[in-house]
Amino acid sequence: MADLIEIAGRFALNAAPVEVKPLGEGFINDTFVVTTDGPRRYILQQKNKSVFPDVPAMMDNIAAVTAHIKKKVADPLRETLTVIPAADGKLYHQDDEGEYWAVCLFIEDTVTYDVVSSAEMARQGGIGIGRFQALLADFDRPLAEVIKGFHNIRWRFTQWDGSLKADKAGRAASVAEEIAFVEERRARMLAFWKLVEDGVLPRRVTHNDTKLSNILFDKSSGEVLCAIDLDTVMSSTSLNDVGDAIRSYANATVEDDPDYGKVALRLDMYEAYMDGYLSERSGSLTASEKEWLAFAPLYITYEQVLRFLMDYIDGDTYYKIRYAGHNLVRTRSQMALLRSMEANYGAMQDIVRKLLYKFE
Ligand code: GN1
Ligand code: MG
Repeated sequence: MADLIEIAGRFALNAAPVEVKPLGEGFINDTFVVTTDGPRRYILQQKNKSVFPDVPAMMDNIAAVTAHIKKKVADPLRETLTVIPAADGKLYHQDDEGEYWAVCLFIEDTVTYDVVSSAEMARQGGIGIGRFQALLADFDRPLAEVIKGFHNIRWRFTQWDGSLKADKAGRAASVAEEIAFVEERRARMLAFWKLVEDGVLPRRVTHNDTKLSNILFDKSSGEVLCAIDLDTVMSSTSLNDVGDAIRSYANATVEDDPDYGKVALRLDMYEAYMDGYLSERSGSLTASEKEWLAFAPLYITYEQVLRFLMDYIDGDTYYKIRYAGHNLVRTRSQMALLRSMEANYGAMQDIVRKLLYKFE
């Protein structure tokens, strides 16, 4: 294990690091909290270089986007991440083993959640992503594509077809039912992505990983503070940010609950989230975006089924797993969620229509 205090000391902290402790359970990066002998704490992350092939470009994206947001908000140190450069001025430190590290300020008096506990929390989450997109609506620098074809289902099918063919872990035959579930929906999902390819749905600056646990809430007021985990900020359809959020905000349970009977789309939480989001964004969305808004959660949940299942078939090489078969449990749990969304799609469309009318 790398000497974490030594690594933290490579960054331009305003006091000496004294303790480094693990934080949370990201699926991708390793995250730590750094305590110093001054008042400030910091977040230290080892960025996963097999997931992010160009960490310096990713850090450039994050620095540019947060600098843009800081110019517009009342409290720039709390309302977005603050990237702390290394002492040599770079936005990251590369250690002797070639691993990439990055630091940002720890935002105090905040809290994150995995499952929503009230409609107001869901509404606040919607406001958070709506505001994030609004703050970046006039951001006009090109952003690096940090992960190729991240929410592009056509590219995901290219990977998927390759994984099935290679069947590296010899697991494909054992998940025939799950594979069939993916295949049955292939054409419908490609048709949605084609709208992005054809420019019917515009590309905007998007967060691309908007699950509930990536949003900071203010501890005392309970109000949304900002979106964190900006690793995947890129240009895509803004609908995907809503879709990915609904996957967690409106799920009655966690995304990898092995008790599939507990998984369900909660329409009350869906409505609350959409109310918050549209209160910020309804005036800026195009007619096509409005038309397809209710479909986005189905698209992103489907993509997540495909990605979890593909990782299971590949032999668990992308997502960190806590136990054997974790990726298959994730797959089945998200399949249950997608089925529930499909059953509720008409109701979701009605809610969007009602809210668009409300904010007209
Ligand atoms: C990953 O980094 P984290 O844990 O917030 C993943 C998302 C998935 C999510 C599933 C870069 O998010 O796309 O939706 O897990 N991020 C990347 O929980 O692949
Ligand atoms: Mg992430």
